[in-house]
Formats: sequence, structure tokens, C-alpha cells
Amino acid sequence: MRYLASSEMAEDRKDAAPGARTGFFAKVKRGLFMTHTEILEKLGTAVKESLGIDESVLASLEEALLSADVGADTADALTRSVRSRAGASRRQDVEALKELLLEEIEKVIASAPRPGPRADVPLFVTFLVGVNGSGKTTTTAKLAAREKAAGRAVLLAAADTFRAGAIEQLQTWADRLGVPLVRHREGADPSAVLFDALSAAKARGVATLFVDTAGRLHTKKNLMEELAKMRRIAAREVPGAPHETLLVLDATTGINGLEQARRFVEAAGATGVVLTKLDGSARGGIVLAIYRELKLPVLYVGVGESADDLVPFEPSEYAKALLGDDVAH
Ligand SMILES: Nc1nc2c(ncn2[C@@H]2O[C@H](COP(=O)(O)OP(=O)(O)OP(=O)(O)O)[C@@H](O)[C@H]2O)c(=O)[nH]1
Ligand SMILES: [Mg+2]
Repeated sequence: MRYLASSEMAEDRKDAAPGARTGFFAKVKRGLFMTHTEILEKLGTAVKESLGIDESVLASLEEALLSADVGADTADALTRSVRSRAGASRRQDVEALKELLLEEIEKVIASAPRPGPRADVPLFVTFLVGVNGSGKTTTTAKLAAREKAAGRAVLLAAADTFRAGAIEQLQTWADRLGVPLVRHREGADPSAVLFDALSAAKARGVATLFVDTAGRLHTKKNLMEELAKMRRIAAREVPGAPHETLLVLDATTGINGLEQARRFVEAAGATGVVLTKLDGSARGGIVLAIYRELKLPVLYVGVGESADDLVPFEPSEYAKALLGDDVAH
């Protein structure tokens, strides 16, 4: 894998949808607004009251980070880093504190592997996995819309044969977007759907196959094994497949969802995260917990229910948004 600067990575993903970029910042700011207002208010007040970055300010910082849902470990680590660096710094104002924090946040983001460019293969296979209701099917549709807009031939596999209505839900999206879908009947073996979709994709010269899978709890051993089986079938039929396994996480679930997410990384080989429902969450700090605790990059964020409500994640703009810095867009 070639590693890229985050700006290059964002460019690579932006290219996938010419004209569809409505601005990461504009869309995500809605979701992050509450978060950064809260962090800054707490910090501003604390710094003013103590005339410098002292222990009470650091306690407020930790509390603000916790309320933004970065998680206890990450809040503690960030506060410790800021404490040691603030001691050595001559500047003690809130701006200095923000700068330190921004740098520490960027370090957390840099600690996870950066995604390379899309593998240059004839057929690129993406699995979407996650717990029930996280947004897998909607994200499958959103990604398909981006691929189509980029001029690539797309195919969808309705591999959630388990939940009643799941196949119809994806069919409705496929019809709306004008993209083909491979489906079997409810209750069929998802591996058989996958096999047929892979065969169809190869026969039709499709560039990108998205595989929508059933929601499952990480504790259900047989369901996790089913995913492993699907991975083996994909690899057998298409070299290197699945090229990407996206773990779809619901931002409103908060930090508690990360323990189960970790199991998906181990058992389902997730390579990146799509964080959905950021529009309905004032807990944008969870992005940091994902980077620090899962060591996975966030590739996209979902900011609504329509096809174009998916934006490529841009780490540096996120860090600034979290701290309320204005970035012109
Ligand atoms: N506000 C908002 N709603 C979203 C977003 N992504 C998905 N949803 C909604 O969340 C609900 C669940 O989405 P699905 O795509 O069906 O989730 P799923 O993971 O496929 O669910 P299962 O297949 O049942 O496991 C739907 O009502 C979606 O419209 C998002 O980014 N923002
Ligand atoms: Mg679904």
C-alpha cells in the first residue's frame, strides 16, 4: 500500500464524484457545531478564570473532550500531552491551548494507517459490514451514486437475505439510482448471492461491486463466520477481494459502540470506517476514539438520508472544525 498525505487522499476520493462535492466543512459543521461550541466555551471560561493553563484548565479540557465523546482513554492521553507541552510553552492563552490541542489531535489521526489510492484492478469489491441499523444499506447506495457519477460501472449485491424487507430496501435504491442489483430470495445463502454477483460483475465488465451485508452483533459467532466465508469466496473468485471492507458505525451510538467495532476489525477484516448520522450527533469527538482505539481511518461520514449525504472525510478540516476554527469553503 502506498501511503499518502491526507490532502492527497482527500483529492483521490473527491475525484470519485466530480461536481458532487458540496464541502466537507459545510456539511459536517452542522454535526460538529455543538461539539466545538461546548469545548471552546468550557476552555475559554476556564482559561479566563485561572489566567493561564493550569490544572483547573486541564481538568476542564478533559471534561470538554469527554462530553464530545472522544472516550476516557483518548481524553486522558490528549490532556496529558497538552499538560506536558503547555508547561514548556511561554504562551498561556486559550489560542495557545487550541494550537497545542490541534497538533495533538492531528497526531492521533496520523497514528492510524492512511488509505492509499483505490487499487488499480479490473473489478474492485467493497463489503459493508456492521451492527444492525448502523446505515450499511444507505451507505451502499450513497457509494454507488458516487461511483456512477464518476463514470464507473457499478453493481450491487443484496447479501442481506436475513432481515425482512432488506432486499426490497436495496432494490428501491438501485431503481432510484439506476444501478443493477443481484438478488436472491429472502432466507437464501448470502454467499450464494455474493458468488452470483461476482460472476455477473466479471461477465459484464463491472468496475465496482458493493456488497450490502446483514446487520449482526459481534457476539454472534456463526454470523461472524458467515462473513469470513464470504471473504474467502470473494478472494477465490477475484484476486485481492474484498479490496475494501467498510465498517459502518453510527455516530449517535457513541463511544460504547467501539468495543463491538473492535471485534469487527478482528473478525471481518475492516479496512476503514464510514461514520454515519453525524448530522444527528453533537458527539463528533468519536472520530478521535476510532482513530486511536481501532487504528482505522475514517473514510467517509454520513450526514443525512439522501444519496448525496456522504462526504469524504478530511482529517485536517475535521480537527479544525472540532475546535471551531473557521476554514473558508
Ligand atoms: N440522519 C441520518 N440518517 C441515516 C444516515 N445513514 C443512514 N441513516 C438512516 O438510518 C436508518 C438505518 O439505515 P440502514 O441503511 O437501513 O441501516 P443498515 O445498517 O442497513 O440496517 P440493517 O440492515 O437493518 O442492519 C435509515 O432510516 C437511514 O435512512 C445518516 O448519515 N444520517
Ligand atoms: Mg441494511
